[in-house]
Amino acid sequence: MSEELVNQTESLTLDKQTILSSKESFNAKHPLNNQWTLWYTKPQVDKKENWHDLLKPVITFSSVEEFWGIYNSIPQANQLPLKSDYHLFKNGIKPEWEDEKNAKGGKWQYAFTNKREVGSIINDLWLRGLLSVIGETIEDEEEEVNGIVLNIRKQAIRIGIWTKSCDDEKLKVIGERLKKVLRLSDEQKIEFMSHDASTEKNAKPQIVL
Ligand code: MGP
Repeated sequence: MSEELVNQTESLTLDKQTILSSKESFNAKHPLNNQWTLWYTKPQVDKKENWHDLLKPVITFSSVEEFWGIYNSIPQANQLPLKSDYHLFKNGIKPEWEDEKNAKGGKWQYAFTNKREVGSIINDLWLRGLLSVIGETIEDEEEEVNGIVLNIRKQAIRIGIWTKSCDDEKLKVIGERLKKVLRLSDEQKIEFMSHDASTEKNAKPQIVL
């Protein structure tokens, strides 16, 4: 992603000019291209709780103002407990392999394994990820990205972008942009794996960037 695209993503803030200068539409909301739903997976405390019991939708929004209102009132990435997840998905798509919009796709993922190092930057990186998804700068006009996921684990904090398909060409563009959004160096590799493959043991990523 070019620096320009990064700036576009970062400028997805409230348009204060509307409030200050418009007599009529000072309360205008700035719509996003899509409606988005934030989901949360709470950590399992009892082995009887399965994946579906632990995953719940939190809130749906469709404007920049609503996004910031929600973002500012939920725990930051570095405040989440171990084994929890945030998922932000286009409204109507469940953050599960089984959802028909995810079933033929997969995810680009990076695992930040140095927890001490990532602790101080994860909030910023997760916010950049969220903005790139809702602002749709993570892709061109492909509608390939279904959502973004944050996993808090003992070994690593992971950020993943879930896609609709496993189309090599489209994926590479998204992968390259994700590396920029997460401020990764050339040596820090992200991996793409289809959901089909990820349910197999010792599966290898299909693409590494
Ligand atoms: P995970 O949280 O994606 O991986 O999946 P992690 O953190 O490496 O897990 P762990 O095995 O190291 O703890 C953890 C488990 O959650 C999976 O093995 C599945 O049982 C369940 N799970 C995760 N996802 C994304 C799904 C899903 O989309 N559908 C269903 N049915 N179960 C899922």
